[in-house]
Amino acid sequence: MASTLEALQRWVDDVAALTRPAHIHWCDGSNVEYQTLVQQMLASGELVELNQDTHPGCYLHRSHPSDVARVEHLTFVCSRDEQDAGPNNHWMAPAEAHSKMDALFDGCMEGRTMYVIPYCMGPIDSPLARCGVEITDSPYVVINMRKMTRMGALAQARIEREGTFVKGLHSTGELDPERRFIMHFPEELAIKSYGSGYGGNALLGKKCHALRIASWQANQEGWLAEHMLIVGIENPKGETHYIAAAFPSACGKTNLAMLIPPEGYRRDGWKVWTVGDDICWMRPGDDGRLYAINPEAGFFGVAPGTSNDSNPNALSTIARDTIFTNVAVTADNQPWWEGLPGTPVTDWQGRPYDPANGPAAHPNSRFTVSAKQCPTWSPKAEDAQGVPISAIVFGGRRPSLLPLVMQANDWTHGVLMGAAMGSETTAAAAGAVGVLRRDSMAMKPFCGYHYGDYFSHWLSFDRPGAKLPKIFHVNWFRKGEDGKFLWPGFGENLRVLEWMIGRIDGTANGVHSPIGTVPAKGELRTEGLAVSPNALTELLDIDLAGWQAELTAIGQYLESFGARLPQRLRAEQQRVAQALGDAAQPSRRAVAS
Ligand code: SAT
Ligand code: MN
Repeated sequence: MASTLEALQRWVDDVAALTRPAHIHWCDGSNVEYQTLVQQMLASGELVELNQDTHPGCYLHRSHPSDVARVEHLTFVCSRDEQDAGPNNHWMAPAEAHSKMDALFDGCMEGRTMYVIPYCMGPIDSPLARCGVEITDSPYVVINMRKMTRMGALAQARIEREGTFVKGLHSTGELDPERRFIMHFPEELAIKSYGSGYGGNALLGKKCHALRIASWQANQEGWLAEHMLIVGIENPKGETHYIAAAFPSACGKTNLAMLIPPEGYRRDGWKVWTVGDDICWMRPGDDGRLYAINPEAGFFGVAPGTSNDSNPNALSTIARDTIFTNVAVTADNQPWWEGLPGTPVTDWQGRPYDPANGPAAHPNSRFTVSAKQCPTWSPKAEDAQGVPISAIVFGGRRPSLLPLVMQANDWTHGVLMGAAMGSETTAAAAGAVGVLRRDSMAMKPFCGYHYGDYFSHWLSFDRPGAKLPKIFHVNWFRKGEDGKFLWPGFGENLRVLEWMIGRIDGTANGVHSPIGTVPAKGELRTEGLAVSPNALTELLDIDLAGWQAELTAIGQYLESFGARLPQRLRAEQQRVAQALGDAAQPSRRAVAS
């Protein structure tokens, strides 16, 4: 017997009886175990050694070319009641989904090793942390889970103490896109994933557990599981504000979480602390504030575009002990992607590089690395109680209309801003890139239940005694008429965060508008910033007619959630639409009053 917890042992026995592996390995999370797996994978070709002089402990994995991103159309929430999954999820009846999946899992591990991975999402001693066990036949999953979670003996001990855990069953299967499904059973705290070895489809602690299952639990238990980075901004007085920010996949969460202050700010003593780059679990503390932990222990970051200019912290984080997936390689065997100096000789599929075949690194190529290697890793990231959140930021890729920054009037307005979020699609999910879609709170692919109920849950945090974070919306991706970005982004984003902190501390006045408060002229610090005054004006400009059309579109989007849409949110959308109408036609307001 490998576990003293009967429920765990029985489940592992049942899975083994179904999948019929040749061996069962209970992962202890040790370095010896990690190194042994790496050696086995080097021998089998699943890993390729990179230049050990420039990149010690770094390896490359090439996934199957048809298995390079999350597959939202094959991802299901199998709640007992179809209504609970909502129009934002694909749904299948649990019994049907189980029998479909069990038929795929039947005998699928024959001749192979089945790995049992106990893991903890969050600091191992944190009351906010939750545990799970992933069973997989993929050693790639094991070595990634070791970097991304607190995995092994300590997690197993906590599971055996607590008696509850999320059950995740995964097999790489035949990698046949026709036989690929990612199923969630929220009422059973269970996940079954078959036919993909890629990131969010296979590392079940990440999106499947820490967002889809956790968001369901959070709704029932009064907390929030969000697709947000967490960053600490320390001002020259030594005060640190923690900010949680939601952006869709591949929109710069890792870069914002590791931001390097512009030169002048650095001189003045500003510092940035990384707490998390993808997922945030928050719950109200005794003082009414929201406290957040990062449930992850590592980064699964997008490689292309990561460079010394854009994110030197990430670059130094991944200089050693990193697993690269689907990047290109240089002549001297260093990992390479678009945005780095040097030249690729081998592309992400292992072919000689030929520009006719497209980019050398896959646009969704990734690095997996322990967060402890990040130079700005916050000591508070390991704090069992989490960090208090001062601001929540929503944002997406919007080439037009959305200003650089705006602040919500209050919590309800902020929830509307989050619900209305839209973004151009990216390579992080299979499908067309660059199409505008609504992605409320950046949770469209990850909210494990009905979006209408989710909006109600968000609104419910506004209650007596609550000291809620201020809510903002940002857009780093606005383009000018020439099609170029108006805002330089990256480190310069600190200027926007400084304005937010000024609003929180009461030192920035801002200008009120129907869509929220924007910086007053001169309030954004611009010394050393290479942005023309015209571009700045355009970035903060509010196009009333454009916004009226946007509010109509937001109203239609909200209606799509039917009877479960909270009335308070609909009323808030109508209030903003009315305010825009009044501002566009001041005479009408005069007549009415
Ligand atoms: O594939 S993951 O979901 O882990 C990465 C992402 O799309 O955010
Ligand atoms: Mn993500």
